[in-house]
Amino acid sequence: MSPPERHRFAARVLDWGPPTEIARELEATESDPEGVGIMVRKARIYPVRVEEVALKAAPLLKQELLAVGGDAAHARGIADHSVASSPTVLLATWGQYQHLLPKLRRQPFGLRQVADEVERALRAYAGRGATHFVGAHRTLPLGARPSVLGVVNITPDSFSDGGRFLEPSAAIARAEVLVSEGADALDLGAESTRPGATPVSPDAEWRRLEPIVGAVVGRVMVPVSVDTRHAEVARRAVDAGADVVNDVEGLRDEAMRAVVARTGAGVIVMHMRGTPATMQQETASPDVRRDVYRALAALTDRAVDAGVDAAKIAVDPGLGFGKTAEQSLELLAHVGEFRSLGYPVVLGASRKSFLGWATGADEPAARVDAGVAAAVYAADRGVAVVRTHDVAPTVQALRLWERIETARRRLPESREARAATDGEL
Ligand code: HH2
Repeated sequence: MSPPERHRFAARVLDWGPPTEIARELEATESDPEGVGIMVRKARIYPVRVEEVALKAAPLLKQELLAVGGDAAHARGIADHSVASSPTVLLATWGQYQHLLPKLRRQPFGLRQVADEVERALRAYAGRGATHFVGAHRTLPLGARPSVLGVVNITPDSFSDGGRFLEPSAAIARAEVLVSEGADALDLGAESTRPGATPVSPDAEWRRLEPIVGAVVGRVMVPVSVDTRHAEVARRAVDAGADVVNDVEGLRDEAMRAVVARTGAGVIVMHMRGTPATMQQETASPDVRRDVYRALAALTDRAVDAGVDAAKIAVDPGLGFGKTAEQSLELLAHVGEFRSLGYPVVLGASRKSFLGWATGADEPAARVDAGVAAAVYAADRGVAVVRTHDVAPTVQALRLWERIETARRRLPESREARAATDGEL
């Protein structure tokens, strides 16, 4: 059937994702393979934000970007010298960055460091990312879909399931159920960190965990993390066989940094403002993404300086921890940005109150579907691990996502196009 006149050329915006898919779409025009290799690098703009570019540096940066065919946005006050510095958003394709970065490295006023940081962020964001999250004893392979970290709360007062698994036999049985439902790792927690929760002493926390860590490690094959803010609890848990320390205080404590470095545990560095007792009074922030990003950069740098192996670090923006519901939603919306830090990203949205705020589901147990939707969204943004109370529905949803993503990541035919998508830039 001949096409109708209005649609003679069937103009269609291509909804493409990863560079592999871009390359295959270009190949499908039967374009010259070498041309496909060149065009892949032109097919997407990577916007990169840098903070506090000095007054003298900002115009130079914009000029260099314009010279390679990109652009840069900065404060109007740069032109009339009414500001001392400005955040700047760089706009360029990967091909344009390849021309830009060597030029920037020859410029003064901090632009060499801008170039280094931009390149590092781009490679971390657009690269394939870590293939494994290595723990003290066991390793979590990071595959085509996010790994699912199943939550076992051995607490009387957790916000969604407090008291259900306080008995060791119930907690151990819960761990086994979650693994049978497809959990790729388990997170054992013995202190609630919900807003305003009563703090638990390290001794009391360990009394809850002790009968469970060894038993769970002995019964399941998957890596086990322990959700604790206390260095002594972390040390004992890793000695008892736990693989990862999940620290909601992001290794702020020097003793915790030392334990993680010494035991060789994997670590989830999570962002929280204040403590669980105070965090909801500390939510003011004009730019939550910038603040959380900078804080995680500082926390991870400090951990590496203290001897923690960078290959064993994952980061987590900490939804709900010292954030308003709007801020948690904003962090979820832009969670992919955190990949620029160069560590696998962990995200815990499961049953949290911002999901209730967004959907009207008042009870935590009524937020399962919203949590699954958040996990799928996070998968699409390149999150490596999702932490959830609801393993079975999350695994099912992510299996579908994985099938879709695998199709998008099928390699292009030609050697030239494959080379262009290598490193995923
Ligand atoms: N959320 C909670 C606890 N620990 N750890 C990480 N890395 N990320 C999170 O988002 C996160 C976390 C809160 O959930 P839950 O453990 O179910 O609640 P409670 O702290 O009340 O036990």
